[in-house]
Amino acid sequence: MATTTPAMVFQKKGFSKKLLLKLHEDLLRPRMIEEKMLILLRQGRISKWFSGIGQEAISVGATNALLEDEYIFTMHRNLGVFTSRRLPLERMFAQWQGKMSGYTKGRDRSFHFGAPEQNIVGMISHLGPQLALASGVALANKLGQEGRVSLAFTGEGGTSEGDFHEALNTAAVWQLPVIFVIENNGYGLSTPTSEQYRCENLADRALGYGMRSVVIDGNNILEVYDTFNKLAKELRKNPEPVLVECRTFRMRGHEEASGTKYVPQEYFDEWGQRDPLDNFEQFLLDEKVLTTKKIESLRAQIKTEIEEGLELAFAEAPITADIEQELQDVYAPWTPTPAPAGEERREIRFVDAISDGLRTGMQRHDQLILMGQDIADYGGVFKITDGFVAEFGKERVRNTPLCESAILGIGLGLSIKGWKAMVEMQFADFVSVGFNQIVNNLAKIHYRWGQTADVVVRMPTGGGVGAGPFHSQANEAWFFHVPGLKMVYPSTPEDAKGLLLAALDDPNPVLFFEHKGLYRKITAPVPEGYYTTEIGKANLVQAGETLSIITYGLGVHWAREAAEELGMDVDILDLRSLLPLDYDAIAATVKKTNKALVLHEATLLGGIGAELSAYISQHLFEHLDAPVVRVASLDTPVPFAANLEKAFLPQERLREQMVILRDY
Ligand SMILES: Cc1ncc(C[n+]2csc(CCOP(=O)(O)OP(=O)(O)O)c2C)c(N)n1
Repeated sequence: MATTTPAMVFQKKGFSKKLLLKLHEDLLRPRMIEEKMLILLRQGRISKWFSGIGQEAISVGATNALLEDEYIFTMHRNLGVFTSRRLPLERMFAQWQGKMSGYTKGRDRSFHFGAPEQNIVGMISHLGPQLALASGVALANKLGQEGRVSLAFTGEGGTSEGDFHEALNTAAVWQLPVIFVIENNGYGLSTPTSEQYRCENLADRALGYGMRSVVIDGNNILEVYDTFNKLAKELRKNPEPVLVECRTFRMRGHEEASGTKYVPQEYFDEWGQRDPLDNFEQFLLDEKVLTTKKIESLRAQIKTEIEEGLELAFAEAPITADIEQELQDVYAPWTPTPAPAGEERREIRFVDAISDGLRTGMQRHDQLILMGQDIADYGGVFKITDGFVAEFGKERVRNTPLCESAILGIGLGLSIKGWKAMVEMQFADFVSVGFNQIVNNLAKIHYRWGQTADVVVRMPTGGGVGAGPFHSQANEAWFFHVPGLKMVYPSTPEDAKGLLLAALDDPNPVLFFEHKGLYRKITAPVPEGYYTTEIGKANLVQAGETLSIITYGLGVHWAREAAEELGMDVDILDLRSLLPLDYDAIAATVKKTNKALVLHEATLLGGIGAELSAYISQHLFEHLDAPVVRVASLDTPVPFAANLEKAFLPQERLREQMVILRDY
């Protein structure tokens, strides 16, 4: 339970009359909108409502203290941010009704939207991931020397998430100008603060991150405004993060349907006395800044605004689904200009080709930032960024704390500000701790409200190196099922460089799988300078008649070896891209050989092979002379001992299945 403070005292402190009146109007507008929403909810005219009644002073005070071009990252009780920045009411109402003129074309609900024109970025349901995005915008502000802060809200419940820790820690280590605001409103759904955290003040956690913090009365609009105004001014000059804990109370249920039975009545009585709007209004009346008549006319004006906005929103027809449009908006539009390779080539290893691609990408994109563990002076565990600091500097080649989720979120934050990011997973296995940012934030943000996620995630992947269950996984199938991502998986040095450069150009989130087993094993002539390998285009690496092996990554090399060993004349199709898939190339090879074998290193069940097999069976059935065969790793974790790993990997089974399919 948040502790209460004595009766509210306003310090007039030379606030201009204009500002006092603006703060009052900005407090009144969200209150009146909410009161209307509660009526509409009872009438069954809207479906859900998360109330911020009683907490408005935090949103309103903080927003007014910021400059209009400073980004604010909102949660579900921050209507006051949106109204203070004067979003058109009819668009917000249309958003809540799932109408076309809302902020997400009916694709997301409530406050889950961004308003790019007003520099507001709304939450995703998972709460915590939002915080790192603010750190990302703050990083862009710092690198661009913009003298601007960003601000992110969280509830006290959200502070228990790992994302809170990661975002604050990284912001502190990198001294980013971001204000993290905790709205401590006593309950997270039905969970009181005593069951949420053990410390006295959440703000005290800042000490552990090496940050400044402050606890304030979140119901006192002047205290809120004054605090944020002062902090924002300081941070614009001297970048650093701060944590502000605002004490307040949630005066209604978590959302309207969930009730408040679990909250003792005395809390409502006590905090009801401390209402931010009533108290401030009384203060302004006492100070003769405002009159009851002025309040009445302001109320009438806002009432008309609300009614007019609602009328427009209700009059708008319900959305009709245009499936083509729905599919099209999953990705940011992107038509790359073809960039063929030049004549000049150099014989290099797979690992050097990646390094070369990354270096060329850095030279090409001034605003490309590399982030990853140990990638700076140390050069990365695989030495791919060796020497990069000397060439591009530490600002652009950034060592990160062990915070995968925050770093991916920071990548998205950079993208919001028009920068590009490459995030290196030290091993692809570790992406599991950044999974949420990839599948829920990066992947969905363009479809939801048109924001690009210009982030490439490099994934040193795969087994055969005796590294056991947590340094060997081929985990592409985890992401294959997620609309909004692109996935590439080169098998040759030339494609590794070309696909990496294409991925860095592309404004969409691209997962770049690079097989560790190929790093130092294969060498090939790689074109010098900038060129791209088109994403979404497979490559027939070997032509034959007996059957088609459709594969990618290390599978391409296994297929070549097996075909040679068996003396079998096969088509080998290297997919190169897994998202999007090159269905034309798949169809062409199947139509030619009439027998398809899908091969991958990842485990069998629910793998990419299952999808390819289903596709071929359904769409190319009449061209098949045999069932589609899948060859993959065993459905076990990747084992450590060499003999176990050999049995796990599909190389031996590949030979057997090729013979069976040939003789079918
Ligand atoms: C990762 C995750 N777990 C659970 C939920 C369900 N949930 C939504 S809001 C909420 C409580 C949040 O409390 P707090 O952060 O204090 O914000 P408040 O609602 O009090 O403003 C919960 C448990 C969720 N949205 N995301």
